[in-house]
Amino acid sequence: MKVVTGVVGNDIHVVANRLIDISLQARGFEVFNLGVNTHLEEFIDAAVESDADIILISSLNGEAEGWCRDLQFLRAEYALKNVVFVIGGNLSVGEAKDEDIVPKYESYGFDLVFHQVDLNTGLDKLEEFLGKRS
Ligand code: B12
Repeated sequence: MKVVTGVVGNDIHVVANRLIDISLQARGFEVFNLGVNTHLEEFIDAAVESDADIILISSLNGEAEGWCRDLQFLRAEYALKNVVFVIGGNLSVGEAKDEDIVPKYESYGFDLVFHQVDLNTGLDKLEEFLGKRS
């Protein structure tokens, strides 16, 4: 399966991005890593071009809250209904509770939301989700 990944917005925290790339490859995914400082539209373009199955976005400085609001419109416009949208990292600027953050990102159009969740736990849940879909 093909995954487009990267860090959204003007976020330069790169360490998690490298780990995500390595971990996804170790689990057998084909990875298209857009790196840090990536705009939402670039994820969409890359997914269309590579015919990706999954878009996995990171946010570490919390900017995603602002950058991902238009996801549902882009998702509809580009007919990406079958692409699984995943986001994780620090999903707010400052402190926020899971029960506030998760529904907010789901309303943006994400299928799976991992606020301050360990990477391997999140990837296990992604594989579980993919297993149930097929
Ligand atoms: C190193 C660091 C920096 C370095 C980055 C160097 C680089 N090129 O990467 C520098 C000094 C440049 C930096 C800058 C800034 N930083 Co900084 N930084 C950190 C720090 C200390 C470590 C980040 C790191 O690499 N961790 C190691 C990796 C492996 O862990 P991780 O990033 O947490 O990722 C894990 C999980 O989040 C998860 N994960 C991540 N993505 C995803 C996705 C999915 C799907 C899943 C399941 C899991 C997942 O998996 C990873 C592995 O377990 C953290 C504090 C901390 N202790 O975490 C702050 C931190 C991330 N930074 C922060 C901030 C605010 C900034 C600045 C805005 C500071 C400033 N005022 O200038 C700038 C931002 C600049 C920008 N444009 O983005 C805040 C963000 C707070 C928030 N979200 O509310 C933090 C949390 C510090 C804090 N407690 O305030 N930073």
